Amino acid sequence: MSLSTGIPGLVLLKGHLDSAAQEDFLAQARDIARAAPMFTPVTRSGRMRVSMTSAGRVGWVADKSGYRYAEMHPDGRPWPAIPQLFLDLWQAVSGADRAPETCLVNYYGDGAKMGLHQDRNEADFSQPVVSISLGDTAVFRIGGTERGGPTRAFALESGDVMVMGGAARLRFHGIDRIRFGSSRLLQRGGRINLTLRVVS
Ligand code: MD3
Ligand code: FE
Repeated sequence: MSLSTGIPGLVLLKGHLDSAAQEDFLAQARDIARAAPMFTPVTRSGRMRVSMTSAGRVGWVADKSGYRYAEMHPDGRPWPAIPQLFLDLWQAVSGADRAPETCLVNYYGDGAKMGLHQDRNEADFSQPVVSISLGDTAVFRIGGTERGGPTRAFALESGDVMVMGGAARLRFHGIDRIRFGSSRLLQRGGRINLTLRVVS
């Protein structure tokens, strides 16, 4: 089901993945985390509440010197490949003419949140970002392209897929909170978000 969010360029594919597909995506995310262990970056503002890892040619890393894409995991090894299942989803929903170069895997445990931010570390803002939600429901918040403007919030549930393109690509967005225990996909609770992006 494709829902218009009222925000140009932001498409919410509500319930795009059925429970069997969610299990398949989860198994692939676990394989990524086995090859490239999850970590919680320590930035200038402290240790992040969200743990993360990546697949692809590059992965997202953060430390006290800032945020960037890097060719190696902090352990010095290259990132695993993006699973074909994820590439197929990108092909089906993104409308992009390029393949994604990275998949960020974010894990939100009880109490984790992500402050409002813009995604500006990619070279080509005409390329969309595709996000896949697995596990507990998140309260997602999105504003405008300037900090401090009006914002709206809506729920992202397990199996929802969101495509952020065009005018939506540079909007501020974040995760207010997780409704911990709202899904049974992850046995120990929490939420996994997968974001696929073109970086260069
Ligand atoms: C809207 N992650 O990793 S995904 C991020 O649920 C990030 O983990 C959140 O924001 C999460 O950078 C939200 C949805 C998302 C991703 C990128 C966007 C929404 C976006 C870029 C522009 C506008
Ligand atoms: Fe983001």
